[in-house]
Amino acid sequence: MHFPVAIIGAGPSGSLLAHILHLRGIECIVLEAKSRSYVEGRIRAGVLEQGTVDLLVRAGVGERLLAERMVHNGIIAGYKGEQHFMDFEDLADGKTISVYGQSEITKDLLAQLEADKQNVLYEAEVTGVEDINGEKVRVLYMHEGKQLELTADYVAGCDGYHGASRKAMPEDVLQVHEMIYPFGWLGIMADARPSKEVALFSHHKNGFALASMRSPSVVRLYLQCALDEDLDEWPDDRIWDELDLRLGANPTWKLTRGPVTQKDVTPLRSFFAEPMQHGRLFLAGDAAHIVPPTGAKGLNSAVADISVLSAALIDFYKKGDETLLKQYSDVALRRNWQTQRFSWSNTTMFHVFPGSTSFQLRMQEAQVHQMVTYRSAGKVYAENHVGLPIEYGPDI
Ligand code: RFL
Ligand code: PHB
Repeated sequence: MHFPVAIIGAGPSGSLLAHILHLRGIECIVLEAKSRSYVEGRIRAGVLEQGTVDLLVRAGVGERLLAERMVHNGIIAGYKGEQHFMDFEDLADGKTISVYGQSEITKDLLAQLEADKQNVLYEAEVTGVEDINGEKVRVLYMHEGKQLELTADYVAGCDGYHGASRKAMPEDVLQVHEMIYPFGWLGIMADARPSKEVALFSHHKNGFALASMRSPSVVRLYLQCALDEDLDEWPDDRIWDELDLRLGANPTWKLTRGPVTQKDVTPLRSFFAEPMQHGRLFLAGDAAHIVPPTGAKGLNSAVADISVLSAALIDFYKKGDETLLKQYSDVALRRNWQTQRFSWSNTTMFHVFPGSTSFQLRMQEAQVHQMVTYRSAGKVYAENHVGLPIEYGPDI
């Protein structure tokens, strides 16, 4: 079996790429290690940049998103027990962010791939990608207990951090940059009304806290915690009390509580593998870069990569022009390093590092103060939060 493009992974990046290629009549196959229901059920991101929404709408998979999303015109930054609204519409030229679960985007995309009868093989785990510098790339995979193989002109590695594609990059080509933070996030999902109209990010001496949401009746809340935090030590009431404390509850405002439906601990890391292309293999999304969730950038960066990669593949297959394919890595790296910078700076501004001194805490407070007080600082933050421009996108 030979395909123009083989896509590894049916997460948001892989399924969006497959759909955009289909819109321009370019055949591809998607190999996904897990079942469809597993991929659709993965609860992760919830905040979409304007550019992400725009691309999904342009690709014709934004109908439910536009109907069900919650548009946020800013965020609230909390510090020293105070809460300050940052107006993104004003600071970032009318741009906003949207709340719509990653699981919903995945459902919309996978349903579209099915309706279009696209080649998607679930429970097909890629075990190797070979000959990336040859005429045809060989993709080895396991399906229904059998070791199988297909070939492709190009392979898009959209298989996340733990996938097989990055491992196929030659060791002497790939450079890896990493920072592991000495803390994690204890996250809960609860059936409760959001207590603020937009997300509240709070600095507190006990650690960072974030109040976000998924819908008018579902909230997503996070507490900075230890990497080895024992969830058994965190009964629901203790979590709510600590959230109230860190988020700045006062006699007139506190969180609306409700049944907790999920509890998890996520480690925080920054990771970057460059270049994002070698030979006929292109990496996109979490396969190439991981950001700490403080900037809500992971899914959005994956979509931005696909914007640039799909444009390049379309140019090649429709015009025979390889220029954009050759510059994919450089273009994607430029934006992704800025996104890494924002996610890192947001993380270091809001989280308390083990052994932090009172001086360091005061410096963090001064940083948040500067961001909410000085228009120039607020603008830089807001422009990054709503999403930096994507250099180009597919002609669809
Ligand atoms: P994914 O979603 O990991 O999908 C990769 C797919 O590849 C499959 N796979 C393989 N398939 C075949 N063969 C193999 N060998 C394979 N190995 C893996 C996997 O089964 C999977 O289906 O990567 P993708 O598409 O690049 O998408 C990236 C996003 O999922 C990720 O960046 C975000 O979820 C990060 N993230 C957030 N991003 C945002 O933009 N906004 C947010 O608000 C946000 N919040 C978050 C987040 C991530 C979180 N966690 C759990 C890490 C909040 C959290 C808590
Ligand atoms: C979320 O709603 O899950 C969320 C919101 C903002 C972030 C990270 C996660 O920065």
